[in-house]
Amino acid sequence: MSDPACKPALIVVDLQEDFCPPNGSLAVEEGRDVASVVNDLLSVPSFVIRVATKDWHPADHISFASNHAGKQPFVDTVTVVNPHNANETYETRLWPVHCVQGSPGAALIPELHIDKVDRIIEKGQRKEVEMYSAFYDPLTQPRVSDSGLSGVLKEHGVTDVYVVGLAADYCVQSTALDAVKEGFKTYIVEEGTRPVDGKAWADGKQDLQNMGVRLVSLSGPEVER
Ligand code: VGL
Ligand code: ZN
Repeated sequence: MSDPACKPALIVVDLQEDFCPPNGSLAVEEGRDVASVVNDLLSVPSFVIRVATKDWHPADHISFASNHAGKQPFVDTVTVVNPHNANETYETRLWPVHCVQGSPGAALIPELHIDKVDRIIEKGQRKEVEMYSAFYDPLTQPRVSDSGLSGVLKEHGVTDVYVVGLAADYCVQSTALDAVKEGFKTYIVEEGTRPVDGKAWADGKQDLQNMGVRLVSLSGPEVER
């Protein structure tokens, strides 16, 4: 970060009650524990912008298993269809009800130093589609939902994006992959995130790095796993 041309941004993904023990409906193991690392990063003066995202679903969101008769959270999937184009579809995992707009579970955890955050992005608001990424949903023909984050980062001249938060294997990963796609040099800080599924996260790290995401650790340089 000592290169004067480097303009890094920090994106803190979904550090919300529903993703944290003890009471979150979709609690990620040790999820709350990332707050101290995230807060340390929020204090790093080099960041030109610090963004926090909230998963922010309507009660009838497609990703809630309870909105599909006979479907089980964590186990079953459902087909998402582009509301503008029935030919574009994808399968998505179903979850317990979580981060319903305005509910206590959707609140950012109180440990997070929100006063250091410049902008909050609410994502997953369209009931018809899943949106793990802070940038946009996976549908492209045409795009259904775009948060405008890429434009915000580009307005600030951002070159590098550091991603932390929850969950590593879903929203953090999707955000990082879209940051690569948008042309940013992209990092995930490992101590600042935790996965839903530890084995899948460990197994997927090499693929993620092959796709251009740099997995970094606070204790050293890039880690090769
Ligand atoms: C997330 C599952 C469902 C996340 C959001 O923030 O990683 N995971 N919705
Ligand atoms: Zn969600």
